[in-house]
Amino acid sequence: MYTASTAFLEALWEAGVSYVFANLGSDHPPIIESLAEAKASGRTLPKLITCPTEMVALSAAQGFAQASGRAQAVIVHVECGTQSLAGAVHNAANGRAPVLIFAGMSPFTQEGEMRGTRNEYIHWIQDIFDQRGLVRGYMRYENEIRTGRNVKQVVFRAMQFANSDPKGPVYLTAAREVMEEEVSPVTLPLEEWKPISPCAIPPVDVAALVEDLLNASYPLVVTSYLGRNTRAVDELVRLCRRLAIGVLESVPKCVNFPVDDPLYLGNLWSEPYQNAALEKADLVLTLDSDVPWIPLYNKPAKGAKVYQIDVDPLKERRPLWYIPSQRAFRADMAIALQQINEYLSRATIDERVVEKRREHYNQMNQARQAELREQEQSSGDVITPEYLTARVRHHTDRNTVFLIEGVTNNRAIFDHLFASQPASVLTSGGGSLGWNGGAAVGVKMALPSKAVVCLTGDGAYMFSVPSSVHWMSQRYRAPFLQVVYNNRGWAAPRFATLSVHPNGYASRTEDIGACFDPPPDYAGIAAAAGGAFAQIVRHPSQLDPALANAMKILRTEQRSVVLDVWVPRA
Ligand SMILES: Cc1ncc(C[n+]2csc(CCOP(=O)(O)OP(=O)(O)O)c2C)c(N)n1
Ligand SMILES: [Mg+2]
Repeated sequence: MYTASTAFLEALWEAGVSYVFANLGSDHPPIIESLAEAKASGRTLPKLITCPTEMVALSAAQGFAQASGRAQAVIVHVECGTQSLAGAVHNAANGRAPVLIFAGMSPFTQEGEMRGTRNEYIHWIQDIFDQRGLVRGYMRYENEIRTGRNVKQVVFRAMQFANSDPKGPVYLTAAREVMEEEVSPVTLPLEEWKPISPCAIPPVDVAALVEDLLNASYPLVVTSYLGRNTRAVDELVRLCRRLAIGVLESVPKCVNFPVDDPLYLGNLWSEPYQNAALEKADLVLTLDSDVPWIPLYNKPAKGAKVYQIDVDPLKERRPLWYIPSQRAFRADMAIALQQINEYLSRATIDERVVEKRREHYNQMNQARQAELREQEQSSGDVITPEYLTARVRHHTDRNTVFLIEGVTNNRAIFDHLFASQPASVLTSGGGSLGWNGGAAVGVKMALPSKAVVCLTGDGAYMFSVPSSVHWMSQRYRAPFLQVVYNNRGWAAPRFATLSVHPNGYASRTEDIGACFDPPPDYAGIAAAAGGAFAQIVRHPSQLDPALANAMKILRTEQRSVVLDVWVPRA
């Protein structure tokens, strides 16, 4: 028997999908039947990974794609399963992570007209007018599979969107009758369905840009996610070192530039003050950044030239978005920087200008380094986020991938982790908390030889549905370490309130409704759900032994570890 479902799963396999992260329902009998038939007949199809929660399924698929560059699939149950994907939809979209999501639809016949017709009460309840509308605003592409005869074409087209810049999630639906349809197998030449080729800067504009770079006094790069394209990092290093251009990160999403380079100037979040390097710059290159600065507090000096190069320069899905810029280019950063470097290799460079810049940026870099060293010293009986991160750094090696969801501690984490290796840091790419747990499972599945370490807020840990995550971690042998920065609650809403009402009533209120004190036994949840090794760490003297033991367990046992580390209260 060869049905539309078999063709669908075969198309996924042919398009490079190894895993289907699934949360099943009454819309999936044809798919379950196809998978069982494939097992019996020796047909190769993607492996089904059981996900107790949809949000975790999509986060795992996102993590897998982030770690490997390969889009995987997620299968969920009609409109309710789609809604349960929750904020993971926002994260995959904002993180520009390729993933194919499939949801069934209620059967469209009710009297036995076709196989798959309605036969359960729920089929009347789950029929809604615009199921795809639930996620339309986030998808690169969405469509309904209407017949088994062209399932492969629709899947390949969806994957083409998911994998073409700007990448992102795609959503397909199909009713049960359609997925039950018996069809003839179709073979499509996959090489005719490749992602579209990446963009470059028009050659004439490269010349003008390089001229401006040579003539500027203090050119500066601001970037957030250039390093997702790991080849772009080497090109950026080449350019910046040749011309002594400083590099500032704004809400970094990954490793964009080696943080131990003397031209590295740190990272911006929402601090309410002007950054000195940005203020002094007379030419700013914003390269792959969604929010290069917060203009209320912090922006380039008046008259500074701004060039924007981005995989998605228009930010096409944002109603309000603009940064005034001289020129803006849609381009792949590795290609764009390669073009600039190539042009530069034939240009005449005034070395005195370059030396002056280098001195300027080296001084800023050294001042920052001294400050960071000071911050990460142990301070008596408390474990500060800075100290904790420095100890994590000490206990991990180059074979580690860090997943960071530290919220108000993100700055401390990025500053003190000192990660310089491209692709060694991943983030959700969005702002819907709870990505790190599911993503860790996906990352470990994609990169089994790596140590996977999550640095998470206590709130973000709970948002990630640790009961589902740790069951999956054990079931699919995808162990990782989660370090919980436990400040007994949500610091972010307090910070947000104080930034708008610095002297209001709330500023004098102890508990604004964002406090978990006493907190749940975070590590114990993971132990109960998936046999994780669980430990609470409250005193600095416990920290080094706990981290050493955690890394040993990761190396020697197929077992996750959760360290619930108490940092000062939010
Ligand atoms: C799904 C989701 N719900 C709510 C929020 C709003 N929110 C932003 S930060 C935050 C608190 C996070 O707490 P935690 O992880 O402990 O970090 P902390 O603020 O303590 O540093 C909340 C609730 C969000 N970003 N995402
Ligand atoms: Mg917290």
